[in-house]
Amino acid sequence: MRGNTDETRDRAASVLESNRRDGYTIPSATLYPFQWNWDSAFVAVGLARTDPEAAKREIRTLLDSQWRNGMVPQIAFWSDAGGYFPGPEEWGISADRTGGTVRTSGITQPPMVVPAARHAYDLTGDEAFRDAVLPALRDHCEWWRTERSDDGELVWVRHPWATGMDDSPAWRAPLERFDPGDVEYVREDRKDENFAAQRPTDWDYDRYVALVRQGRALDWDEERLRRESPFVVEDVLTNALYVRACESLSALFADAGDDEAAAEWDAQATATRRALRERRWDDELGLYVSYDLVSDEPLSVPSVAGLLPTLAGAPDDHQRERLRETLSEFLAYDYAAPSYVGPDVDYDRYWRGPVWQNVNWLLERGLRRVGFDEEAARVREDSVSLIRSAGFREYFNPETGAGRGSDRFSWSAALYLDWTA
Ligand code: 9YW
Repeated sequence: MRGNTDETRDRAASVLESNRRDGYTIPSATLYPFQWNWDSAFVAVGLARTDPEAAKREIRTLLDSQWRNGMVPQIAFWSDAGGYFPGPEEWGISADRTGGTVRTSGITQPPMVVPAARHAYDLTGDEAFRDAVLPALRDHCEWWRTERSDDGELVWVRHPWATGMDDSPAWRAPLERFDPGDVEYVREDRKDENFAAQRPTDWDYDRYVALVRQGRALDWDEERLRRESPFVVEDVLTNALYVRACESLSALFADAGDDEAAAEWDAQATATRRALRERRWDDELGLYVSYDLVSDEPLSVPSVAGLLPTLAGAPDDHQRERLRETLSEFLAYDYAAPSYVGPDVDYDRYWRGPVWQNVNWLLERGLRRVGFDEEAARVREDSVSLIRSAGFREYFNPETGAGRGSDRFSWSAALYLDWTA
C-alpha cells in the first residue's frame, strides 16, 4: 500500500483541481481536454464530498450544454484546446440544435447526470440548486423517452461512444455488419507507443468516424438516423442508468412537493425496470444483454454492463441467483471487476477486459441494491487498493493491477473521494 488514505485523498483532490477549467473538469489533461458528459457527473459525485460548490457548478455547466431538444451531449467544447479528434468541425452541429451556448458533439452518454445531481442535492440540501436544475433534468429524461425509445420503455443509442464503453465486444456484431468505406482521419488518442495496445483498434475507429460522418451528412436528423444508421442499440448500461435517472428525478420532484411529476417518473422507472427484467435477460449467460435494433437480435456477450441492471433493481428471484453464479466469474481475478470475461478478453485494452473505477462504483451500488453485500465490499476494496497501488489511472489490468491508459484521470480521483468518504 502506498501512503495512507488521507494522503491519497489529498492527491485525489489535487488531481481534480489541476484538471478543473472554468466551471467544469476535464477527464484527463493529456487525452481529453473538454467537458465529457458522464465524466463530469462522476466528478460531481466525488466533489460533493470535498467541495460541494464545485460539484454543483460542474453539473450546472454540463446542463448549460444541453441541446434544445433535451439531449445532454457527450462532449461540450468550451475551449479551443487542440489534441482531440473528432473536434467540433468534424461533428458539424448547428447552433439551431444546440441553442448556441457552446459547440458540442452529436451524441449523448449514459444519463449519470441525474443521479449525480440528486447526490449533490442530498449532500447539500441546497433547494435553490434543486429547483434550478430540475427543469433541465426533466427535459433530459423526457428526451430519452420520446426521441430515444421505440416503445416508451427501453431507450437506444446510435454510436459506441454514446455507450461510454466504446470498444466493448458487445458492439462487434453491429459494427461488423457495415463497411465504413475509405475513411481518412488522424487519431489523437495514442500519444505514445504503449497506448496502441491499450486503446481501440483502427478497425473500431474507422467505424466510429464513419458513424460521425453519416450523422453530419444527414444533418443529425434523428428520424433519418433511426432508419438509416447501421448502429442502433438498446444498451443495458444506459437503460440501467436511465432507471436510476428516472428514480432520482422522481425523488427530486417529491422533495420539491410536486407529487404528480414524482409519480410520473416513478412509473417510467418501473416500466423500464420491468422491460430490462422481462426482455433483456439472457439465462444462458446469466446476465442482461444489449439489443441490436437494426438486426433485431440480442448481443449476447459477457460484458460487465450486463450486471448493472442490479443498479435498477431489475432482477427477479431466479435472475438474482443466476447472477450470483455469473458474478463469481467476474470476481475470479485478483482485481474485480473486469469489463469483459469472454474468450477473446484483452486485459490491457480499454473496454475489452480492464477494470474501470466508474463501472465498479456503479456495480458496487447495484450489488448492494440486490443484497450481495460481500461481493459489493470486494468490489469496493479492490477499487480502493488499485488506486493506492497504481495511482489515478484511467483503467487497470484485472490480473496484475497495473495501471493503464492515461494518469491523473478525473473520475478515478473523484470516485476515490467517494469510496473513502
Ligand atoms: C472518447 C472520456 C471518455 C469516457 C468514455 C471512454 C472514452 C473516448 O473516454 O471515450 O473519445 O470519447 O470510453 O467512457 O467518457 O473519459
